[in-house]
Amino acid sequence: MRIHHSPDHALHHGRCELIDGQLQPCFEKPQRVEFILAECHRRQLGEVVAPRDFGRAPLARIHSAAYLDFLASAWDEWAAAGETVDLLPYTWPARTLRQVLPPTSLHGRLGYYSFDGGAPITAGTWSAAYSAAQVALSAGAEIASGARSAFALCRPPGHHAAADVMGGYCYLNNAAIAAQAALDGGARRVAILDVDYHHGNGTQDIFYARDDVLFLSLHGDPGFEFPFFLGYADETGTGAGQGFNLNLPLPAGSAWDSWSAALEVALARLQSYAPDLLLVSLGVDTFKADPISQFKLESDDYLRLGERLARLGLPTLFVMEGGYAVAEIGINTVNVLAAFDGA
Ligand code: Q9C
Ligand code: ZN
Repeated sequence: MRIHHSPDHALHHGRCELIDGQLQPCFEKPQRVEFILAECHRRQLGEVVAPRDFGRAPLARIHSAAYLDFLASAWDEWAAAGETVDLLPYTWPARTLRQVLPPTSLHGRLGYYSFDGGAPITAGTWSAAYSAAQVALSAGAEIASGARSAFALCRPPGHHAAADVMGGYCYLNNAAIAAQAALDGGARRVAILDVDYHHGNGTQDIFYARDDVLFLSLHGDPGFEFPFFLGYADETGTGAGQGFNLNLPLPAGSAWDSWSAALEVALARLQSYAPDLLLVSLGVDTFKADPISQFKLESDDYLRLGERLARLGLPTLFVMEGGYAVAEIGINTVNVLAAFDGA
């Protein structure tokens, strides 16, 4: 399958994230994509193609104009004030505070448009996030023109980003943007299967009241894992979207046996939905050696995942999400894609 990729991802290189009581070097780093690309070449997965530029309109189908303006201009405001270190939020409008929103100050807006201290804004963040969204749109366009599958090698990732909230290393929800573009292009139903280790809270929230996008997610139980405040099994959708959201939270230590059993539950629902397009939010932070995660998948398990997804016989768009065991991120990712191609 073809690999949609933009070198602009590297313009986003955050210095630190707030994690476990400390500012630590960002786990979400440019090297991730370099390792995936290298493995794509080594295994001859397919041609690497640059994204087309679909402009800002398809992003605005998912994200608010004010949020996009904020992301596009925050760094320049910060730099104009003479600052050079990354912008990181540190105050949020939590329950007991006044909701005078959105505030005018930069740090006020930073807190308003985010939910954690894990998504730094750097000089190149907007350009990189914009390019990742274009990569997802380009890969989606390839499928719309008849390809069986395509790989959007997006970075930064997207599934934690909601309509006007960034966090969890995510700014623009690449998968949601591509799903909406597919619907706007004539698809009637899109299923998003999120296999990243973390719950895709942004994607869930964006489509929670809708029945034209089915969201299915396997993830570390938010009872113990980030993002803590969404991703529970009783979140099933609302209004017209009732029944079109399926969360399958799993305990720490989950390995292929229990993980794949949950996958079968998700796939049964997916098949009854009969989507025109399957979009896979592909995170490989379920890997046993992932530095921030608690699942125990082995590299060979990703081959089985790819084979299983191929058996659905649906046009399939793979959108890269997380995965932080950099040495194995290429092998694990390409295992899914190559096995899908080979099945
Ligand atoms: N103690 C994605 O995989 N913080 N984002 C983890 C662990 C945030 C992950 C803290 C993890 C975000 C796209
Ligand atoms: Zn993740």
